[in-house]
Amino acid sequence: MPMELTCQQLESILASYRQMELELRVKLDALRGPLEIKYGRPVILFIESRTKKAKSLIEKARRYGWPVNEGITKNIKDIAGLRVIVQHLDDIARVVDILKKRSDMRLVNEKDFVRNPKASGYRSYHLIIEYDMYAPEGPITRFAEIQVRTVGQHFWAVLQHSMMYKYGLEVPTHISENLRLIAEETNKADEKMMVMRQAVSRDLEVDEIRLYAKQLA
Ligand code: 0O2
Repeated sequence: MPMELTCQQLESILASYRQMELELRVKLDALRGPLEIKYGRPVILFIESRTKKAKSLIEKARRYGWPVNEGITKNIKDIAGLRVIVQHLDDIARVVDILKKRSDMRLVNEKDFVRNPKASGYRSYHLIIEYDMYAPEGPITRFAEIQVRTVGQHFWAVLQHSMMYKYGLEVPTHISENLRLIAEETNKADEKMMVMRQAVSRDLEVDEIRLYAKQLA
């Protein structure tokens, strides 16, 4: 069995993920301008990114019963994670399509938690990609997770995550059930906002937009 990584080896692995995080962040951020020109409105609102800290990497490996050796980079594919926050539900597919077509990243796996939300109510589109880059030692390939979600889904995920953190694993049922219901309400609001945008962008008369709004209420 391969040897457990020393702290120094782990830090050097994490440094390569930080390099990838920065490169991907620039590439995703660079899409904002062209998309805004193409659709006449901001499609991508902002990008978030993080590379897991050594402590949380080790905790995740232990949770799954994986040894902290060189295999860790094959088992844990979200060591570097990026989030693309978009305006509307239909923008998710726009961004996902663009990412899947790129030749500088290869799709390894995708999870559609928008159509198939998690039991918690969580919605987002997850892509695991493989990315080639040049480390000081030479060319290397790494995995990264890219989450694409609406600003509404992001609002829910951020607040839910901070409440879950407070409760740890012992979340009272009434809290988790309420959070799931709020996720449903958030999704309805996302759908209404998308329909309103479609109505507005078709240059409807103000009366017609009012009618739309009334139908959705
Ligand atoms: P962080 O700090 O946000 O990155 P696993 O990676 O093993 O935990 P799995 O099934 O392999 O789970 O990966 P999955 O489900 O594709 O994605 C896990 C990530 O999705 C989490 O990463 C969160 O970012 C997000 N996520 C999944 N479910 C929920 C949820 O119920 N609420 C919120 N707020 N986020 C969720 P991390 O590493 O757990 O956290």
